[in-house]
Amino acid sequence: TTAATAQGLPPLEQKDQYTVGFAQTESNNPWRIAQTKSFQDTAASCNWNLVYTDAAGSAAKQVADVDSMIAQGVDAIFLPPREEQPLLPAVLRAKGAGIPVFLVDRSVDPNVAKAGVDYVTFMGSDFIEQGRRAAEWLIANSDGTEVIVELEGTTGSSPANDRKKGFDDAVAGQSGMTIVASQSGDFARDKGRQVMETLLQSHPDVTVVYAHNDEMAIGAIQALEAAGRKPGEDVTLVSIDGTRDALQAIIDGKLGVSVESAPFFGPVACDTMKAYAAGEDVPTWVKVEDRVFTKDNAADHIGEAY
Ligand code: GZL
Repeated sequence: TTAATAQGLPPLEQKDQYTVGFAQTESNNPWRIAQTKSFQDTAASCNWNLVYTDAAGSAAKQVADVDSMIAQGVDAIFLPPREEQPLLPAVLRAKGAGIPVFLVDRSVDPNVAKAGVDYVTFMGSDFIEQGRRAAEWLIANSDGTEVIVELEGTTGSSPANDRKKGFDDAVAGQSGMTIVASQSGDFARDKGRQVMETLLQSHPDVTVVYAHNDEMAIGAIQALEAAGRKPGEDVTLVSIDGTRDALQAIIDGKLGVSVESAPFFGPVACDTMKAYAAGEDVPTWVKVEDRVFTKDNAADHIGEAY
């Protein structure tokens, strides 16, 4: 289906320079920093007057940031909702103020707000598919018996919800594989390390760590090595994002796989906004395609990684 002003979406008039808001969730890891840089680089090439805010990990502050952009009367807002629920009212307030919202990389509760009706579109990866692909690699590289610990992303965020669903559903079909613990490390390296230290105490028999992002996987590697374990030998790690440090960990034999989750949203944001302003059909999901990085191709891609 396509987004159209006919369905009550705020229009975007054609003009040379747009004032565009980008309300970032936080800058707690390389992925978020790469996403921000992509928007800032695109502001120049897309002729945006970019209004940038950083919610420092607080959904409440991200709501306030969106409200300030509404009050400022920006032409459009690009928003990665930190968590699916708390950002909903702000998205609807922007619509009510006649400001089109484009969701990037994360989404709001699909049961409450609809792409093409409450916001223009969702631009991002298929997180369920990412979780499933991580599980597929594990199943293909396992003897079938695994004790799995899961490090979840930010609680209430769409990537954490969906990466959990994709992986857990795929593993549920494997009788020898058991997820014995699943806890949030908030997509952050040091939190991931701390959570892994704790889970190692209660599950010393762990054989697999599934991390919803590379930063937590790297934190888990630190915790495992501090406990005398050998990541990549006596514990298999599977992860998502495709950061430089993750590709290096794959090359070093410590991380098995990283399913890509590309952070470079600037160009697709520019193109999508221009298409919408021109009255073209904009899909309600602008899907980002992701690759899978393993020891077979990590060295080929580390040069372009962030
Ligand atoms: C995914 C994005 C996630 C990354 C994490 O689109 O929302 O947030 O996977 C980041 O690294 O913190």
